[in-house]
This record gives sequence, structure tokens and C-alpha cells, in this order.
Amino acid sequence: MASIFSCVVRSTSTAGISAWRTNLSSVNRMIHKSPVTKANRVPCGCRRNLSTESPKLPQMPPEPGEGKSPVTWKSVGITLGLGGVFLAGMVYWKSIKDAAIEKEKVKTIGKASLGGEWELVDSTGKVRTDKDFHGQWILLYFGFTHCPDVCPEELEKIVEAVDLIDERKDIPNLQPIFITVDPERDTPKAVAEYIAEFSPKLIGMTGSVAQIEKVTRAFRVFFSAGPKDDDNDYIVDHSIITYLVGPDGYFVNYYGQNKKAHEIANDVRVQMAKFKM
Ligand SMILES: [Cu+2]
Repeated sequence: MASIFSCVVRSTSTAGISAWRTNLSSVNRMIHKSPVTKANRVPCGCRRNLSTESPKLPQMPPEPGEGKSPVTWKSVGITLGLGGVFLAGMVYWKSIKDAAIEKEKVKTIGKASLGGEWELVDSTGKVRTDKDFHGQWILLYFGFTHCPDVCPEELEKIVEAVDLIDERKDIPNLQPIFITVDPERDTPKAVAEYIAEFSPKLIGMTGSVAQIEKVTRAFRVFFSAGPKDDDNDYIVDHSIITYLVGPDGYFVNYYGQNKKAHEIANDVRVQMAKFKM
């Protein structure tokens, strides 16, 4: 039993020593191999009381991420993200701008079909054509001299808008033109007397029935003479539209009866600014 016990004890103590050595060796290996890091570093707490110099700390190996460039994946990601948003904004803005240009092109093509060539007689009896006015901005109105109220009101408004434009020296002048839709009664003399009531700037036009029909067709103006009364007087139904004609002789914009003089003038200024021959 003793030998058995002694064997067990010896055996146990040999194994224990062996295990202890192994453990010690492992601990030693761990101590020697472990790098000195901030985590396992023990500050000494020493101070140089007699010196004003800052204590020089021992150079430590850089930690992961320490001493690296300030450009990180995160900052690259944010920059790319912001750049992407900016680019998307630019693309969106350009698409809106392109759509507006395309819309404007379509409108311009549609507008170009109004206006064109015409030949009439002015209030002095002189033959005038559309070409005489090329290079000028025109505010054009169709009416008749016997019109009781609408035509006088519209012509007053047109003259007011023209004066507002003409007082500006940085933009071209505007030429107001009145064309009658009642050539039967509106002779050059009748037109001359009529336009004199509004402004010396106003040019009045009449012509043969065929000439008036041609110019009203060009601007798609509707007119229709009503029945004559006992005094041979009659009313002519007609479109109440003022046309802005560009220096190329073609329609640029129109203004209905509801537009005020300053609104017309403001729009004319805008149209002049964006006009391209
Ligand atoms: Cu009228």
C-alpha cells in the first residue's frame, strides 16, 4: 500500500511539478512576448520637479489607427455621398432646364405660325408692308373706328404701355399699330382722325377687303360685321387681342382685354430680353 501510495504521491508530485513548470514557462513566454501597449503599460508617475521642460515620454509603438492619414473610409464615404447628392441635384436641375428650353422651342415654333407677310395702306395713304417694320417691336391691335367703347379703351391702354416702354432708354422703343377690320368705312382719312385722338406714336392702317382679310388671317383675328341699322350704322364683332410682334415680323405674345398697361409693359420687357432672331 505504502509503495502504491508512495508511487501515487511521487507520481502526483512529478506531474504537478511538470505542470507547474509548463505553466510557468507559458507565463514567461506570455510576459516576454506580450507587446507593451497602452492597455498593459503602467505609468510611472515620475515628475521632474526642478525642470521646466515637459517630461519626455518614452516613444511608444503606434496603436492601430494612430498616425494614419486623417482621410478615413468614413470621410471618403461622406464625401462621395455628398458628391452624389450634389451630382443628382445638378442632373435634376439640368433636366428641368432642358425641359423648359424644349417647351419654349415648341411654343416658339407654334408662335412663328402667326404673323408673316402683309400689305396695307396707312393713314396718310402710303402703302406699307410688314417689311417696313422689320427690326422694330410692334404692339398690334385690330379694331374699327366706330367701336363704341372697347377699341378706345384698348387703344388707350396700348398707348400707356408703349409710353412705359419708351421711357426706358435701355430697351428698344415699341411701335403701336392699329389695323381696322372695317375697311368699308375706315378710309385712310377716317383712320387718321381716329388715331389722332390717342397718340402721335400710333400708326393706323386700312386697305382693301382682300388686304384686311389677308392680314387678319395671318394673325388669326376673327371679325364679323353685324346688320346695318336705319342709319346704315353697324357693329363689327372682333377679337379683342393685342399682339406683340418681334423685330422679325412674327408674333411673340398676346395680351387679352384683362391685361393692364403695366402688365403688358412688364411682359414686353421680358420678351425683349429673351428674344433671339
Ligand atoms: Cu372694338
